[in-house]
Amino acid sequence: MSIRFVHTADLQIGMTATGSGTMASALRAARIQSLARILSLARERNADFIIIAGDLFEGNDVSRELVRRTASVLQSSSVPVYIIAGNHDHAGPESVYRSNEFNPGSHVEVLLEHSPYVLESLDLTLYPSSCLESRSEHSPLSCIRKEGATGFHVAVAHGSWTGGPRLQANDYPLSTEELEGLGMDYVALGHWHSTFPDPDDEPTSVFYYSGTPEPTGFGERDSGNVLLVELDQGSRKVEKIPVARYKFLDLDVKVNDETSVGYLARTLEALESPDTTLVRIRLRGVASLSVQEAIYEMIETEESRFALVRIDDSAMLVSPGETDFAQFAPGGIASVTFRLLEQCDGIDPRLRSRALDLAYRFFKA
Ligand SMILES: [Mn+2]
Repeated sequence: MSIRFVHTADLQIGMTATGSGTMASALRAARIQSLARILSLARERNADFIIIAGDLFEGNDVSRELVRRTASVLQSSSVPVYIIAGNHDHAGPESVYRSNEFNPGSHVEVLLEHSPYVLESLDLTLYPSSCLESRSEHSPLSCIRKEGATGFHVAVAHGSWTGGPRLQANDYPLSTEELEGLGMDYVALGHWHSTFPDPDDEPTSVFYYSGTPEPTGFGERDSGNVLLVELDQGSRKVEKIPVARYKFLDLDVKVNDETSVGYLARTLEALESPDTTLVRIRLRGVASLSVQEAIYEMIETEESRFALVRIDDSAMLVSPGETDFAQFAPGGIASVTFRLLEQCDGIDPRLRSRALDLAYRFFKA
């Protein structure tokens, strides 16, 4: 006998996405739409059930209307769903899961108690560890004890793996030793927004973060996936399936001369699905004033094809080149101003760069 399930987490329905400007409302809608998409995927792939490993909601205070809508999406599922509370939607007295508006139907179980949940028809025991508050220094795995030697055993927890980059001590830490010591067939984790480890690179891991199915912002290494897990007697197969609607992409561009403009233009041109791609262009290096201007003009013409374009030029400095000077009369006020700013010692290079940029715009206008 084998079992198959979809593992997801961190949908964070109700996230405001206010940092994404004009895209905010589309990004908000995409989060609840991703839930509907996951339910369909589970049906198509003949999953026995779905696990949501915490943070289905952005918080316990999300609007009651949104709670009702989310519950009605879950109601439509033809596949059973098992949910634990994460740190955002924790299981405290004010938990969104205890509200009157959350009525997803009897095929959806929110496992707020720290006690094993047996699914006899699948010969499976789930070990849920819902977060009881938003922060804790205790491991979410400490409440889990395997019961019985036969059948399938799957733990579901929400926290931060301690083998990763430095983290806060009160972020529900969980270690490899604990994870491996549980004796589970699989540990479904939530909290990290990127899939980890990648099942293609590490097919034998006993624990995985599914990551969020819909990216929440720039800088996420591998978000936008769900995991399809298949357990057979003694074997485990984990497949990563991309499900995101939107993509957040970082483009790092070193600027030096006119060729940088062409390079960036070609890079933007080559991107697939620009209407659902949010791009952050990070410029670095030293550019002449005219190259900087050409870059901004080029981005401006490309911008409308994309869902969003954001420019981060905090690591780029401008310094006038010969072509910049050639635009102005030699010895005229513009040239003199540039040269004075250039020769000014003991000034922060960023400040000088900003002053040159302002002076250039002023004299060009
Ligand atoms: Mn979380």
